[in-house]
Amino acid sequence: MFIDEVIIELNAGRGGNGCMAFRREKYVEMGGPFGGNGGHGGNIIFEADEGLNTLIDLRYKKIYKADSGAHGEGKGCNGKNAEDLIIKVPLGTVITDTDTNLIIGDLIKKGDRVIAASGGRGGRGNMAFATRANPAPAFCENGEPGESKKVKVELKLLADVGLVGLPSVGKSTFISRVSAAKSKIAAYHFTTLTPNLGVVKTKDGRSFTVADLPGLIEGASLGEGLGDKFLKHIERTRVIAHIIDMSAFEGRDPYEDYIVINKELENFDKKLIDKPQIVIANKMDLPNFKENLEEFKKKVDCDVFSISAETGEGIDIVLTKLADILDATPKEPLYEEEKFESHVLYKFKEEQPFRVYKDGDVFVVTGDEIERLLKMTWFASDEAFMRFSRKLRKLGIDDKLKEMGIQEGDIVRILDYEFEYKD
Ligand SMILES: Nc1nc2c(ncn2[C@@H]2O[C@H](COP(=O)(O)OP(=O)(O)OP(=O)(O)O)[C@@H](O)[C@H]2O)c(=O)[nH]1
Ligand SMILES: [Mg+2]
Repeated sequence: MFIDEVIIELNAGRGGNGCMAFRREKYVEMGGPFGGNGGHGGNIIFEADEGLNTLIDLRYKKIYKADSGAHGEGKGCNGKNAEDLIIKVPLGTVITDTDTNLIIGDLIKKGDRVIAASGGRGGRGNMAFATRANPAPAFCENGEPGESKKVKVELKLLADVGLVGLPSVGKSTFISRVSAAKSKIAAYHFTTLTPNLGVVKTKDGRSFTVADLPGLIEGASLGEGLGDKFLKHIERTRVIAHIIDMSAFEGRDPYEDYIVINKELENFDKKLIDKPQIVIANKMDLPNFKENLEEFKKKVDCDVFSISAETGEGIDIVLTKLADILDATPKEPLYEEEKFESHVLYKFKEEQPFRVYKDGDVFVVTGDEIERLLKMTWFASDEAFMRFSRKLRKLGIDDKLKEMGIQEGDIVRILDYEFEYKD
């Protein structure tokens, strides 16, 4: 089965907690802090793998979780970093954050990798907090939670040439003749239900890839027939080979067919109609071909290549022409840089640092930074609590609370943690 789009949830690993410990040695009266740091949580990474050609492996598993880092230990031992979770996908896979609609990665070459969800930092052990002013800190940090997000994983086949046309015009017969691809051929409509890739070699030794696509009909962009869901696979192709049944075997008008298909391409995406297109008149071995071709040529102002996919006549000329156009058409990235997450300035992505509002008598504080800080604070220690309070002041949350009229003893809530306010 061919699956080219899935939505999955990623939960990267949490960082390990830091450790609170003190040195205990014989003959040493007061040992110093000796707690190690937690290990890094596992990242979730997508990797392009040549051996795959569908996203079917991602179909049934909806949630991916990477391991947490190990906790730090006494004697200054740092916890181990967790292993990254690697998800293998076919070449041509695009990964998009469903919240922001920004692209995390477009994996094109074998071995391309992208970190889609980062594991959390390990919490620091008390050893890491020792300063001259506080040589024996009695607190440590919890590990940072890993990133969580939903992503759309989409395959957009990598092919140089995309074959388009109405059903039964001979697209699959063509690809089967020019490559080793085994596309099903039959006299009924919609024989081909999923895209197929083939590698073509021209007589003069050039090579390119061709994608055979399911047939399009009028209204495909509105969901008629198999709809236009396969057209995304020609977004990456550099040249469109438009095949027309010039024998009008089924009683259609070839010129009308030509207009219908181009309209569907344009409806799907204007960029498709701007791609170089070659028009291939197929079934020249059948009667009526000649008259129809004459008529057709009068109405269009492009080159038309006559072939018979069945007998092979005219095919070498078409392949040479395709190779020439490909040589003259630069490979362009599918997406502009601005669509990628990494090109968006961080501050635009980050939400407001914090927000304070009242829920009845309770003062509620929200915000990325403060929430992360809370999750990393080890509240069993007074020192850690003090440190957290200092951060509240530093971030300006304290001032905001005062401005809103907080009184000593009022309740402040952050996530599911509540504490009494003290000035
Ligand atoms: N006589 C003749 N018949 C052809 C030629 N090319 C294809 N056919 C026949 O046309 C019919 C449809 O061919 P396919 O290659 O399956 O057509 P398709 O465009 O892939 O069709 P869908 O997958 O349904 O969109 C089959 O019966 C083929 O044998 C040709 O050049 N000459
Ligand atoms: Mg077909």
